[in-house]
Amino acid sequence: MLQEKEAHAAEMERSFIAIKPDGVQRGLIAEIISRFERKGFKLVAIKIVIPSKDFAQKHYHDLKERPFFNGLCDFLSSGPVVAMVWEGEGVIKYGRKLIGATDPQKSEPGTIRGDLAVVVGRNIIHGSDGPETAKDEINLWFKPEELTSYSSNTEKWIYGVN
Ligand code: IDP
Ligand code: MG
Repeated sequence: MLQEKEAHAAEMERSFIAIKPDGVQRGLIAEIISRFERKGFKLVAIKIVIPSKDFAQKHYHDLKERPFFNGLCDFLSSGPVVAMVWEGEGVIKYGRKLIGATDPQKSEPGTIRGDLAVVVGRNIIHGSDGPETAKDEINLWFKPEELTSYSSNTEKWIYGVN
């Protein structure tokens, strides 16, 4: 049993997920949170912020050579963003599946972008694309003391580990 518990703990990861200004303005906060929550992932940090343009440029630094970079950073800093950290086994990769492809025209129905967005420039949600970016993005958006750590009674039903 202890081994199972240790294996479960080792698999735990965290992803940075953000509802962009379009998702907030369109009233999709609860809908988006609900999809992650119902899946069985655990919300360990959340806040609402209006990022500065400089901060948006830091968040999207990997894309600074792309033609849409400036417009993207203007957009991210144009209004409130819901910044979150979700925890769970496989949350980084599976979170991206819940979100769907970058271009909502290519996102499958059933995904957040597939169901709720139409164009790539207004695709309502961000999710970390790998373990390294997840770490960097969590550190960029949150102070260590803003991250909680707790166990939930549902975990034994979600993971089958007591
Ligand atoms: P991701 O959000 O699915 O990880 P990235 O390639 O990291 O996609 O791009 C970051 C964001 O930049 C996208 O979510 C989208 O809002 C925007 N973006 C990506 N490609 C384009 C494009 O071709 N035109 C306009 N905006 C784009
Ligand atoms: Mg990305």
